[in-house]
Amino acid sequence: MALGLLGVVGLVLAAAALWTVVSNGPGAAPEIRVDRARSGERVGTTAAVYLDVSNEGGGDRIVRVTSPAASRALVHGTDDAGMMQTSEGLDVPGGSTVRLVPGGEHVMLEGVGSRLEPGDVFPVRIEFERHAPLDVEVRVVALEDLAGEGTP
Ligand SMILES: [Cu+2]
Repeated sequence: MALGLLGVVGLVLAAAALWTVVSNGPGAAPEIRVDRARSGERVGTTAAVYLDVSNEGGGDRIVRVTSPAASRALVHGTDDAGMMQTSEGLDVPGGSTVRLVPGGEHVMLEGVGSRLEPGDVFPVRIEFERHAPLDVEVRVVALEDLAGEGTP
């Protein structure tokens, strides 16, 4: 059976369309990247971490964050009244970038032992429901420089 050029082009397009569905669908493996990991200076014994989490694969979820710089790390949201709320985790849908920014979701570090001066770098491990854990370098930024970011 000869397909002819149009038939071959059609098959290639169909395969590409199927691949797009499969690579972003719920069954596809998550492909996660973390960028722009940054933290404010320590306030009391806490510090907030902000980052961009991009997922070009199937849907996933952040289930746990740990850091040797802190005794505990929690995912926090911010409600309409500006109060922080602890979340069970954070969804990272397929084909999306989730941005943790001042005034929105963030990772709250508690029991931070060292001062965290602007320019300091410390590691954070992010654990996902499906994706392998990612170790991320977090850069400390002066609080006044973070304040200008606001919610996009
Ligand atoms: Cu918080």
